[in-house]
Amino acid sequence: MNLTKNQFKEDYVKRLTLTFAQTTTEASLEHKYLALGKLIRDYISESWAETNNYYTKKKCKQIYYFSMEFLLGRLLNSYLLNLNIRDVVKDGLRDLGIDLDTLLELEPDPALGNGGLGRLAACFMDSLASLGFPGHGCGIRFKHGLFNQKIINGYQKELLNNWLKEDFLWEIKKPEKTVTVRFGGVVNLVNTPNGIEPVYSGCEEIDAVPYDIPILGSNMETVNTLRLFSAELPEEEIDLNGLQKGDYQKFIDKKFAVEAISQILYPDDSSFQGKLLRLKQEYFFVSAGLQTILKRYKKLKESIHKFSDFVGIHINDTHPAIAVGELMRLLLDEEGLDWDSAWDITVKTLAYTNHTILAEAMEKWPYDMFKKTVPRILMIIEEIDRRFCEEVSKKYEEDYSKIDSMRIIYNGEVRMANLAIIGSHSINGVAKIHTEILKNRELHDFYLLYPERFNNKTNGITHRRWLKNANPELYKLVIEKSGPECLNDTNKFINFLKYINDDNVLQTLDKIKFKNKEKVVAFVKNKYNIDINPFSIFDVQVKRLHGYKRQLLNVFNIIYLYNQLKQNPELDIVPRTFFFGAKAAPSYYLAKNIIKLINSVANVINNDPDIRNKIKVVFLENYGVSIAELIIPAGDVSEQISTASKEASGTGNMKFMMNGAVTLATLDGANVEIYDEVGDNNIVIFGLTSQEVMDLEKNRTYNFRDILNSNPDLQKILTQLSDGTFSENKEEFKDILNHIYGEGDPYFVLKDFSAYVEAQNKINTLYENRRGWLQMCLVNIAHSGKFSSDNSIRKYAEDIWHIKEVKRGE
Ligand code: 26M
Repeated sequence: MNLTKNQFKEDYVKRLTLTFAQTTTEASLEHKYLALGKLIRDYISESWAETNNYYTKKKCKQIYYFSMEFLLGRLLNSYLLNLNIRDVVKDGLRDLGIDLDTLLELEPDPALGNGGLGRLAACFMDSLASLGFPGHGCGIRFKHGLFNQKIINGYQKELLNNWLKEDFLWEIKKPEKTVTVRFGGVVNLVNTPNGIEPVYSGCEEIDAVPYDIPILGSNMETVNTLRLFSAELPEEEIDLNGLQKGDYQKFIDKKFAVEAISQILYPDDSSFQGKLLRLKQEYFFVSAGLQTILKRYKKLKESIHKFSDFVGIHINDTHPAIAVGELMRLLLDEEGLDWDSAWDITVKTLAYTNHTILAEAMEKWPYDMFKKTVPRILMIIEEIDRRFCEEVSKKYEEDYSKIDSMRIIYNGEVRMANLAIIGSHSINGVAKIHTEILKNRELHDFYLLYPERFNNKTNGITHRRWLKNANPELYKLVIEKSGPECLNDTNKFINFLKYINDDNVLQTLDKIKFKNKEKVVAFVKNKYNIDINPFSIFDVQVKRLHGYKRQLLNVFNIIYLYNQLKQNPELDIVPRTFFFGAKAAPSYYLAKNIIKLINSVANVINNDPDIRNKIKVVFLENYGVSIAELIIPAGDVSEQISTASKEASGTGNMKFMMNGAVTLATLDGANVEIYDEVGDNNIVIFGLTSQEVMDLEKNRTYNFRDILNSNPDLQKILTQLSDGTFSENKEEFKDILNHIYGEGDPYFVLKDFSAYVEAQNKINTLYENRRGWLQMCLVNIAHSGKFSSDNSIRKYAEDIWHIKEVKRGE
């Protein structure tokens, strides 16, 4: 937008005075922040209304991205950047004696997601709007997001996240758009003059109240909508008059039970637990979202048979897969369509992304729970299942194993991935290797049945948040050197390669990284009173804590280094700081035990005078989007060391690459594609390949003892986990020891250990050649444009959604 500094100052002072009846000198920091937020909100509002009217007027096909999670991060700075008024605002505020960066820190970081899946949804929202695609989000307005993590004596403690404590500036409640979601009860199919109709009795009706958040594109015209639903008791039931004594308690219980649905995000992203409340959450937002979409569709006055020409619905993992049943219900029961027409529309409308092959993460609902909670949906799914089995048996005759592997209801469970696949016209994995594994192994039978439905869409990240916002100086350099064509097409970052031998540019890269590292040094000193050396290699592993992500492998190498330095304190090594940031699911004992180990090792190493500050270990508490924005621009080494075949894609790998870090990785997920881009000389690869891992798993031939017996370094490390080296309590690390000795090292930590140590040595050698290292950083940055979510979204738009960019005014 066009805004002069003086206009901004005038608007701002007026906003502050009108809202808080104070002048800029009297106002508190909080009020200064709120006034700025409210003003920016005003700036956005007009385009928001215009975008919606335009979509409706032009009857554009619109996409709805259904996701249980949207991990947005703070929004104010993104809005300023996308409005292209950040500099004006910063200067204007400075004139008024106010520091913009201080105000930005006051914004709560809404943590409505666990990790990669939720953050991907947020990057996709940003790219959709920035490219001008009509695409919106639909999810749950959790009152409490992912827990806040505190580390106390080395242990993770979970604190309730309360991001709504202060009003959230960016949401607008739309009570008039409330829809009703029905649960439970009994459904009977009754013959009526209009055909067979379901008659419900004894169900529970819940209000889904929408809250809208504007998703502002960087194209300065598109403002899409993220609609999050909150569960409330319907108004009629809140009439307290006339309640008898006992009724009052019942009322309170009921209100509590209803509101529970949108109370809290489940803090687990790797294991399915089959909790009733989770099923309710899933049906709640899916039903609310679909009803809303149908209502909007009616306003277009188009035939219901053309629904999929105007609407696309994307299901982000299986969490919203119940949409298959709910859309069928709406088309059959509410719209009165016949089965075949409804099914045709449903499949054409829905598309599904798979984010994991971990068996323990697959959603399978107990049949009885499903039936009690959403009886009509179960009826419909049973009919889908029956017809599917019929279709398959025609094709494969009596091959029951095929039918068993693919049908939806099996063994007393409702398998949500199978439902999603059968009910969608497109099924995609999130990196090339992941999609290949789906096609050739995990979903092979489905692939044979529906080969045309399967496709790959490699994940991406928005460079607007992860470069422009998080590392503005580097962004400026890339744009200045690679040309303005980069602004709209990150693939042009590749022009940056021209400077591979330009010492000025290499020096500037070095300086920018150093400044970013100094910020982290100050943060760590201030928060943990740990001194770290900004000249040391910043080696960073930040992601959820999980066995397969192998933070344990990283720690084992640190212990190994420590042992070496203890034996030989004169040893000349490149100083290193190892950073970890990771939340563990509260019930995941192994993961919590690894957090304790990292902190215990940190405590010993950081305080051992023999080590002479050559290595330091820092655990960054409460890792989330805001901490990521601080640490990723400062990273030298990006740790992407999952057991090959287990990490569907990873997206942190892309963020580090874009910020000029060198990746240390297994050939897993999108690491493979990063490797293909930058080539062997600009990445350090080690360890088992995914084929090797899958073979070992299949043959069951891996025996960790074979490795252990021949590796005294590893023997020593494992001994140290129970001999008091890192904890007085010799039982302290029993979950980790059991993971190795009891479960047999399922993620091949020991197997990959020596290859990892060697790879780490290679990093040292590479880092010591300063110029060579900076050249590697430059190559990584230049190739990172390929991994912009703009590219991913363009492909979704073309191959799956069949939508075009919308230019208003055309
Ligand atoms: C399921 C049931 C009950 C409670 C929670 C869940 C659940 C929540 C989140 C399961 C999985 C969840 O997220 C999985 C996830 O984040 N997967 C990651 O997705 C990224 C984006 O595609 C990939 O980059 C990562 O490799 C993949 O692990």
